[in-house]
Amino acid sequence: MNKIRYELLHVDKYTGARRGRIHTKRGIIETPVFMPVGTNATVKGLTGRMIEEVGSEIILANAFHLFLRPGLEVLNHFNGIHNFMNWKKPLLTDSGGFQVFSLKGRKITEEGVTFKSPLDGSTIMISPEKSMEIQQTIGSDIAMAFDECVDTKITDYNYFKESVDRTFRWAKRSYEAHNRDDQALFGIVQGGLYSDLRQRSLEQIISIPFDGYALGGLAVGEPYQESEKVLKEFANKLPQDKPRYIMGIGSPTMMLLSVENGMDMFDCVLPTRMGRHGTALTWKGKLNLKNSKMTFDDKPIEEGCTCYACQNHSRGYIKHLYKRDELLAKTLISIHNLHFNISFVKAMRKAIEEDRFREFKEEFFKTSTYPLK
Ligand code: PRF
Ligand code: ZN
Repeated sequence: MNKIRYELLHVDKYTGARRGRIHTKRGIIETPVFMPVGTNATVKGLTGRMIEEVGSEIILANAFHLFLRPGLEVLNHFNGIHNFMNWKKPLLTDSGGFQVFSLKGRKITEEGVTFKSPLDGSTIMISPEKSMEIQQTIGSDIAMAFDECVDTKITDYNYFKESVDRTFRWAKRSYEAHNRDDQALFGIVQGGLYSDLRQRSLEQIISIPFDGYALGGLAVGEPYQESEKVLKEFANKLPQDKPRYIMGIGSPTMMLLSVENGMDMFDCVLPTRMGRHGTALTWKGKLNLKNSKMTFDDKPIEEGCTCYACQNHSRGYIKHLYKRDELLAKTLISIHNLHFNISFVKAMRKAIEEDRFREFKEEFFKTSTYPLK
């Protein structure tokens, strides 16, 4: 029984924003927290030391990708992902649901999802039981239930309803199949943008005593106002005494919206993906480092930033590296962007502690070019 424990430290006086702490056997996670994505047991372009130095308290990996490669035999041989990649802090795995559903040709049945292996074309099935086996072999500190995140092209109410009920049955099977008592398991609420189906899914999922709860099926292309509606109505209906995770968000705008409504955890490829595409995230807004204006710019990406990239290199140098397609450009910008996202959640924590989350949010939009919606 060495799972996680959530400690609620403070709720902002004027919003639903929560300041908390997740205790795990691999260390404490202060919340709200941003989790860098390390799909293939690597945060792209960063060494473990770099991942730590940007301030990461927990990272995310994907059961689906790791199951395909390197596969369970290798993960077993190395005694789990922490040992394999030499990462000693907490790690969360996504169940594979979301990743499988974006494959073309995948088929959903009551048993699970079948798809053609992108490696050799053979037919593979991931079921709730299989997902638990994979995540338990990976040995993540937090595993996710196997859910269905409905394709954004589907708008049919009846399909969503069936999918919500199937996600409930899969959640129960995930819970039953899960037996690692040093690994926490979170449930995932679905229901798309239908208020009654969200409510239905929420009641179903919280009826199972998971160690934490996630909102899935958001940030899949819907307008801001739609995600806002779901968050406003449902975030605070998730249990008070467990961590609350919104999957796949990480822009400042969406983190502010999520935290304001009482969410604690997020993950997103945005900082690293943007880094690889030559765009930096700063407190003032996005900065395109490929721009010819950078050529003679001897300032760091962001003045006052304490990250390795800003402490050591100029925009002009990074622009040069990027234009020459040098690996280091992507590493440096990714370092800065992760440092930015993590500084951002740290600033939110402080604002919550001081009951000025709303002022923090207003000030941020006044002094930056990030979209309000
Ligand atoms: N389910 C799972 N993983 C996810 C999502 C989901 O709905 C999303 C949606 N934003 C991102 N990652 N299992
Ligand atoms: Zn920096």
